[in-house]
Amino acid sequence: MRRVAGLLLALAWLEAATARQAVDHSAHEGHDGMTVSRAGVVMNENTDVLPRGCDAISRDYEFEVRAGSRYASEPGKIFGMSEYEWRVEPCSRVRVTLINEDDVRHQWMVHGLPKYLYPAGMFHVEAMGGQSQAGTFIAPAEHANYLVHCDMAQHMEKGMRGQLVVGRGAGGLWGVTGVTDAFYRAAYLPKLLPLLFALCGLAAFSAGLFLLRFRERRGGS
Ligand SMILES: [Cu+2]
Repeated sequence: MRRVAGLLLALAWLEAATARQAVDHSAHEGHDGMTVSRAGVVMNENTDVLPRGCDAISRDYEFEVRAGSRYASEPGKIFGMSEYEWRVEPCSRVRVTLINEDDVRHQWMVHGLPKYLYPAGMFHVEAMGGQSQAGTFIAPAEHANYLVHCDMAQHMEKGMRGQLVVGRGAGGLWGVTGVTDAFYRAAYLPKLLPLLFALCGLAAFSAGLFLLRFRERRGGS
């Protein structure tokens, strides 16, 4: 009898512990910069710490981004977002609400942010299927382009690739859906390559013409 009572007590304790863990997990603000809720996940949220070079929050932005297969806009794409480019001022505070209209998870993830403030240089909002999730970060002081994508397997390749342009931006990104060329342009190739080809062609033609006239003149004398 005593053994059964002990077993029951142990089971009750185990159940209580599991329930406590489940409650903790339903809205968990972690020291590792991750907030988990039933609707989704926010990583490296930052509402008040200024990046280096910022004296104050310059401006507040609120973006609503819808994600889902109905936004796939180009041939060969499966997923999409309602926008692919977001322009903000340096040192501005940006709140992104990701509204997921699909059944699968989607993310709005920025890369290349300063690592002293955002671990791995990353900020992300993830919304479970049919849910919406909001998160906030503060843009750096530098003028730059940052890759924004969904990190679920193949979602970026299949359309979920955008860019955050801070200030004037710098270093254009390729393959931003509906914004930039869909192929990689090697950085070592000069930007004015077509012009260079045209000039070389013109120079070759002129040299040929000159040689022809030179030969004609020699033949005539
Ligand atoms: Cu996705």
